[in-house]
Amino acid sequence: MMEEERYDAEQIQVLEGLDPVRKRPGMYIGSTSIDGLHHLVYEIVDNAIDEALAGYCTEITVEILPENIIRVSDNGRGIPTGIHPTEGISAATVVYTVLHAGGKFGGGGYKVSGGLHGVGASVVNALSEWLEIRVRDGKHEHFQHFDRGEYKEPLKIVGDTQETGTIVTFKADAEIFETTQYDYEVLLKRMREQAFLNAGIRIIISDTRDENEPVSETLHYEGGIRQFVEHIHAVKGYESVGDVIYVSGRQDDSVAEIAMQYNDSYNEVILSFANNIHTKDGGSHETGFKNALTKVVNDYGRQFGKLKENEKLSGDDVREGLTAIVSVKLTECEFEGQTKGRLGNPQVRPFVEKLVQEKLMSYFEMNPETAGTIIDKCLAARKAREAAKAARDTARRKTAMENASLPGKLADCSEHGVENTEIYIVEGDSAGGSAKGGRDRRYQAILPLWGKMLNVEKARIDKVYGNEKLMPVVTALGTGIGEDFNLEKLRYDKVIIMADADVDGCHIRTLLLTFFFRYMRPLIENGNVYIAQPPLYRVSRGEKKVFYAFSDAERDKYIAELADKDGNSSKVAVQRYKGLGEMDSEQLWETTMNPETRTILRVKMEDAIRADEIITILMGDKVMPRKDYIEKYAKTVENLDI
Ligand code: 28F
Repeated sequence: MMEEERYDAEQIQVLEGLDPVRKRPGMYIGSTSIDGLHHLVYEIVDNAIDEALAGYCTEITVEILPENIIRVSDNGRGIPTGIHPTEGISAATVVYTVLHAGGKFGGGGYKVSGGLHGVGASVVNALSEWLEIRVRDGKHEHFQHFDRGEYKEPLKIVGDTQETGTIVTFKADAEIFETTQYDYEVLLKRMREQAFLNAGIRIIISDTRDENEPVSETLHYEGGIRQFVEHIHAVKGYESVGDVIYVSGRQDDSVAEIAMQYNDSYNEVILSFANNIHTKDGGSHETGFKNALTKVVNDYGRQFGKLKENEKLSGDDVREGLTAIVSVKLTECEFEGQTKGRLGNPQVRPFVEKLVQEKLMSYFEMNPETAGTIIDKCLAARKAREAAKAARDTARRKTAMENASLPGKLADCSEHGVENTEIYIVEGDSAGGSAKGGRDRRYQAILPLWGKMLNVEKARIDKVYGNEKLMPVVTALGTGIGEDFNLEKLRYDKVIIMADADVDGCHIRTLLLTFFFRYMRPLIENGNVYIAQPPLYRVSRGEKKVFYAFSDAERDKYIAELADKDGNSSKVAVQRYKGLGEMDSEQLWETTMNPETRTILRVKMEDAIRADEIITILMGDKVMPRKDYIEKYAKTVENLDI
């Protein structure tokens, strides 16, 4: 009796402990969207990674099981099962039932990795319909079951074992999350990133939800972030220039490591991480790296007569065509900014700066060939930048003189400066013709695209000014590009890309998105860019009964609807639209352009980032040798097909 009462008291305390999490889940995991759902997995995996970083775990398994149940296992020491001195319950139970349990152990030092909020296991438990832990300590297997964070029975021994480790199985609570359907590709990407950032750890991820098509991948990189750089180049189809350069160092309790390599593109890719968390807005570690890189390249160039006294390479010059990973691990990270995407910790900048300065300089001195290649590349970048500036100045002057005469092919709308004006950017003259015929000319403008598209991937901004396909877009939108971009000058409320629903259409869409992403980014951030959704089929019976279908399933639904009662569908006509050009003006208006009946998709930053990522895959030419990679990643191309 006494014993029961004691447990009851604790139950109440535990309940109070997790209540706020279920009340305001967003506070703890960011959101209850699919991102929040994935966050649950990251939290548990982070704990296993901590155990690996502590030196006790070599392998982590992440399984997506049928019904979207997640199981994460590690071969570490197992969460301690002893009775916690002040809580009076097992340490493992405390970890899973007390908010911010880490603090209870008085050791801020233990946790190195961590999710967005670093809140841990108890939050996952609170937001799971049910969760089970199995701890193996080399002697026994301990087990405990929770329902929405609550338990009826304490951690119990359920068997003997020689093994050690922790296994956590959970099912996200459908009452909390908008969706409980995990995206394998997203989890895979994150696990791969973690495997790169923590060299040597083996992460095995599997998805057995579809019993006919189980998938699994083993992620294990002894080369760590060096292989991360190589992976990025392989995925993007870049040719490497020079070797991967790797530097690392430690100061007090902080460690930093950097891997970098140049490539034949003009793109700068710097991914920085603090305690395995991606810092998308950079911060002190990234600044330290950039400062040091600029200084070393300039110093080396001057020292070896590659740069004249008055010549100086800018940060942009030395980072053109560079891929770099900057990873620091600190006892405590301060994340700043609105989305907490920037590392604060001021002392990290001089630490990384000094480290990179010293080690990169000695690398250059010991590898003069690579150093020479890099300097030459940076000099070429500088020259191109000067050419770009000249082109921009000319364009500016021209704009001022001609008062930006609009492109000849543009069929502009009559109303201006009003909300709800739209410009349709249409590939192909015939589709452009239909669109012009079908539009509401008061507020809809049509710009047909023609001519040769610029390979945005391999071109610098000066080439945009001379490109016959992109310049009309730039002039029609009125905003300018790059440094000159001004959102206030945008001439339309909506910029709608209208392309065929086939591979070529996907290609042009991706190219335009990449172009907007790189040279008119605020346009996407501000939500002005849309994708038109033309139908794939016209299903009709006679003249009167006409349906437009946007998917095969919808087509079949309409066929069934229009068929005779006995199911005979021979009188139903199905026309497949191979392109926009096959629709007449009226059909195009009705299905794709009429705001009352159409569907248009607003492009989100993620879509544009993804377009940017896959652009080289679509560009073809030199990617052929990387067929394996492409086949694997080409899937994302379909995903973009929104
Ligand atoms: C499937 C998820 O969560 N693995 C974990 C350990 C090991 C220890 C530990 C975890 C709270 C704050 C100490 C064991 N022996 N996988 C996991 N493995 N937590 S979580 O301790 C947590 C305590 O500090 C562990 C000795 N020390 C630590």
